[in-house]
Amino acid sequence: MTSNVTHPLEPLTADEVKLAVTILRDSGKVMPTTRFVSVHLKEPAKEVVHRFRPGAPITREAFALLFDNGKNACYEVTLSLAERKITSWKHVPGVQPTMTSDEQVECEQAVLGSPEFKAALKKHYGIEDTSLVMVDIWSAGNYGSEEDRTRRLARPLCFLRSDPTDNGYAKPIEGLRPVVDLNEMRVLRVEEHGHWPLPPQQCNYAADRVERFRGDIKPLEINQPDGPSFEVEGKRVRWQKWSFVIGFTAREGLTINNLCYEDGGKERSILYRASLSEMVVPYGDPAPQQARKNAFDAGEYGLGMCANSLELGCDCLGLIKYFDGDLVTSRGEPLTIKNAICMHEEDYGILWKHTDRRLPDKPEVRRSRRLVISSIATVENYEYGFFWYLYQDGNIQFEVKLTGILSLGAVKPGENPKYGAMIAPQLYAPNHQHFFNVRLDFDLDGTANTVYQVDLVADELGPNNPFENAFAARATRLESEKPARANLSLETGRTWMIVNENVKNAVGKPVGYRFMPGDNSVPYASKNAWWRKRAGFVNHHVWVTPFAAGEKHAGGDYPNQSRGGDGLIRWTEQDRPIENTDVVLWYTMGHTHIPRPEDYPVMPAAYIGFTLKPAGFFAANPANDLPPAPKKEAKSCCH
Ligand SMILES: [Cu+2]
Repeated sequence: MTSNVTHPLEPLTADEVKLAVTILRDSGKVMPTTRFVSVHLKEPAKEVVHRFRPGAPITREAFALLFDNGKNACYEVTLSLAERKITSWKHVPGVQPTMTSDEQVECEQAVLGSPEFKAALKKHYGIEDTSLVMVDIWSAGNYGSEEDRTRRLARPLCFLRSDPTDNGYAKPIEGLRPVVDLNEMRVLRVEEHGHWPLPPQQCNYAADRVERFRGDIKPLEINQPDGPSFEVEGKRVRWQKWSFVIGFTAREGLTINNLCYEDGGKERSILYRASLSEMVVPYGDPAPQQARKNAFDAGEYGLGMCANSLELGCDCLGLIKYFDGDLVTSRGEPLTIKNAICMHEEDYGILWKHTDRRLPDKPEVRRSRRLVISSIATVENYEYGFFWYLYQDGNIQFEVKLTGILSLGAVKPGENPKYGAMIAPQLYAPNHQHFFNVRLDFDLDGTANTVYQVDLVADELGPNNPFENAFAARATRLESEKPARANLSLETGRTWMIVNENVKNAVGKPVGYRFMPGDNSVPYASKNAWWRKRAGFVNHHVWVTPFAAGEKHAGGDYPNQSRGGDGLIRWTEQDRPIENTDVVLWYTMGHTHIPRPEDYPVMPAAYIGFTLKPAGFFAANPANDLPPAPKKEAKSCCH
């Protein structure tokens, strides 16, 4: 089979996924009990991608993650699609890969069909009809027990709808926690933590259930009469001076590859690969029915697997280009998430402006346009929107939009929860945090890059600082992994510079990009909390490692039920050199969520992210060549 992709980093097409499954099945090594956790592109070596020129033949390889429920065994398999053969088959003992979407559905059915669960429901709530009960899978974690080590587990949360389209999260079945063996797909036991009456009120957000809409919104239309300013070939995109390749995996969801900016006729590389590497959402309530809630949304649930099809649920304005996500069901059937990725242009206000006082009739102003590439994952109750923004001045921004439904719990009448906030009568939302780790594989004008930590420091008082006003940036060259681990510092306005010391800019300095963090948090759980052992990447905000193809996930390859200690905390113990080499910067950002009644029944989006700004990468403002917007007769509404 010859691939019809146009770039070696394009994700596997639906046909390629199918071929990989066929090769695996034909090998005779796939059992009826085997699940296909994921099948995705085995990325070629960087040198191969660097050497690639458009039109040259592309050799495609695939990576498959398999899990045999019968043997509780995980396999990593690589395949040559051109030669139609398996090139390596490795058993990885003692690990649990990501739970598949199929397991979410099957787990719900297993709980609803369980006599023990039915009996507990009847005993506590007098419910006999389970048709309105919702069962969200929730990962089981690892708390050191034999069972956590030896079984594939889930520890679902259950809720009750009042009718088939009701928001069931309003009525948590607080005291009952089924524990499910996902290999046997059966309820091992139902843990009973006590009895909490169901909160009394319904609360809905669906359009057909909201009683009255506000009536004062006039239409706002975005018109692009000549079409969008981007060009697309396969998954390759060119937008003004930017170019990149869109990637998509079951675990990470959207990735941005080979991101370049054309400068003076030259294609200059900035990022080789940018991805959301892992997430964790720890809850801060020690109550036994709440304490084990912590979701690694990438490694345990799969952000690509949980990606929305934006065919129906997209609210972007203007001309939109969609990209499908080609995945596989756990039984090896092709699974195409139609319109998993959305791309469009947005007007973003003023990019720059100046009016020369002496030339008052010649104000110069340019509007900012940004390219938005986004994907949204629904992980049971919560939504995460992942948005990459490219700007005309060379800025790159990443933003996560957190929305969806809070994870809620029931309280008894009159109870006032210490570790959360009351949201509605007898309904509360526990305090929690959302940590995101983003992996940024820089290739600034080549692979040999160096990272500096930059702190702003006031000069000491004395004869050299007679006006007591002096301050300067102090740049610390990061030589190896251990000293590169760092947290943000408000006192020193800490940023990071990624530079290529081998390429000098117009003023003789190394070309560079500045990493500008945004909002952030530190974890409040102890370092000994089980979830934190598994999420070592929350120990620091910034980490720098030398590029290693196998290091993609900040919490390690298998965070699900792991005993911890893997990923960034383990790799960086090697203290490998990171100077003038291929470097990866990892950024952990935390959003601390003290819930509000206004987050209910559905939560207005909260935002967290960071920006990369060229800092000496270009000789001057690269957006100086923007043409003024065509003059239009000003429309004024307020006479
Ligand atoms: Cu939250």
